[in-house]
Amino acid sequence: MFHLLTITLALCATLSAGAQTRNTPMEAIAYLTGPLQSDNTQVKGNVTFIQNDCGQSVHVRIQLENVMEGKHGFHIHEKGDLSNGCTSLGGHYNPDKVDHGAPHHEVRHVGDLGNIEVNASRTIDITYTDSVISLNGQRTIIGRSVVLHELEDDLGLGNHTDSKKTGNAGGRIACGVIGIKSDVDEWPCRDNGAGTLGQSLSIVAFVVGLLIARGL
Ligand SMILES: [Cu+2]
Ligand SMILES: [Zn+2]
Repeated sequence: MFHLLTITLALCATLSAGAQTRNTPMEAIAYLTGPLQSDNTQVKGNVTFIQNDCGQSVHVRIQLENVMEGKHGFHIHEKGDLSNGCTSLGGHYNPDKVDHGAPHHEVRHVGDLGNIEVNASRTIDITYTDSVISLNGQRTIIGRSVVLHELEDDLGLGNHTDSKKTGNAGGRIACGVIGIKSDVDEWPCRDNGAGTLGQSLSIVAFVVGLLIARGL
């Protein structure tokens, strides 16, 4: 019985320690700029990503200025290579090799974040949440990029041949590489679920302990 108590206490300690390491949200940022537009202005601003815990949704805050009024495709692209401006950032981030879609579609690229709609003020400051992108694990978007397009993303529903690939959203009017913003030395669960593995092992240890205690 004493063994059982010891093991239970150890289990509680392990679980609470696991929870404590995740108090600091993971935060990333992309500073966006683009080529000069027809009116001599440049789109610029920040896109900030906040994820409060491993495996949770990501809050995306988009703050931009000088964007032409209307809807614009908005995606995570696969590369972080700005050596040739926005054009060297590759295609939509699509590790599953599936068709392009809308953020709420079951079939979509990981990078498909739909459209943003900008009014006559030509500035935007919106926040929304996406449950497919992640700041940690093997599919982290850190080191990849954000691209804002000239045209509306048809969300894979158009007749154009590019509809199922890119949403036919036209040229790239602004882009930036996603980097770390959090002031933390180590991000939890960067190795995808190490915390969960630790918890699973604790539970296994607990069950084994229980069986041994019963046998004694
Ligand atoms: Cu794009
Ligand atoms: Zn896409």
